[in-house]
Amino acid sequence: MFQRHFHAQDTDLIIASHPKTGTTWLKSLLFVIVNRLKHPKNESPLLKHHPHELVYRLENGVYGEAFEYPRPQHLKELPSPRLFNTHLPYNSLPESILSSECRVLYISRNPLDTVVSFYYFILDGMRKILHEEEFINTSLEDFFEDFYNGRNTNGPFFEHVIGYWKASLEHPDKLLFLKYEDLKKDPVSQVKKLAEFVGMPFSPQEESEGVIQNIIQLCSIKNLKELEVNKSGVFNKYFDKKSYFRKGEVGDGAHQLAPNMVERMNNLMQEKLEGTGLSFECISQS
Ligand code: PAP
Repeated sequence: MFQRHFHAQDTDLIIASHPKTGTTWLKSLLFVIVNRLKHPKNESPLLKHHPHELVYRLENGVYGEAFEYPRPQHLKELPSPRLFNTHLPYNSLPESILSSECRVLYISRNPLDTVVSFYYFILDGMRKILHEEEFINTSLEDFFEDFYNGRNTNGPFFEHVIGYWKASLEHPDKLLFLKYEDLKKDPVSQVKKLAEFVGMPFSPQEESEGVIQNIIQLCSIKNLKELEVNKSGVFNKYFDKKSYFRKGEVGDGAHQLAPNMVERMNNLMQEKLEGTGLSFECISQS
């Protein structure tokens, strides 16, 4: 339905990502950056709504069955710029996203942290969707093997990342490629880059007033995790709000996985990314 019926508008901003690579964080940042002139700092809708209630997931949300608003027929009435996200691989995007002038922001993350984050989300978050008796308690080892072999929702991890990476090189004005690790390391320059990409750069006055630092603080996992709205309840009928905020660290994957798993994944990463110009730091346990 999403592929066939979605009509992108030139002003749309679409976050694309493989699951568990920083979507929720980027949703928070993008929403606050784009709407910063509409709301005083202490009245940001992010204080009252989960980030996934502010930037709508297209394929499972808007075009899914459980989502209440917006339904596909409401898309035209949303204020511009409309903010959405998708986990579809680049080559599966609806044609109108590619042919319109809308912009795509892709967030990537190293595979070790991604697979571990995904595993815990499935374990904690999905248990509530499925009835307890249907829930198959997959081990981290089994989940890792599937992920490593490309058996994964939304397709194999590396192909997902590389698809968007190559598109960002070919169309840098259309597609911004971000890394979770860069956002952690240097949030100020990444947030500035994001604002420039969406055509809303920070003015010198905003910079001197600390607007960027306030946005970073507002969207930090520490802050979002403590908000009442994110501590309990579900959105889209099933999705446990708090399961979107776990540790939010770089390097957790390497500590949770056995050394041989870390080594295999790092080797696979080198093989897959060779010649692409893209790299993630190889994080080992030592
Ligand atoms: P999604 O694809 O289902 O939307 P996504 O938000 O991409 O999930 O990934 C969740 C991860 O981002 C979690 O990582 P972890 O399991 O390694 O902890 C979550 O903790 C992390 N995360 C969520 N919000 C933030 C944030 N504001 N800053 C940093 N990391 C965050």
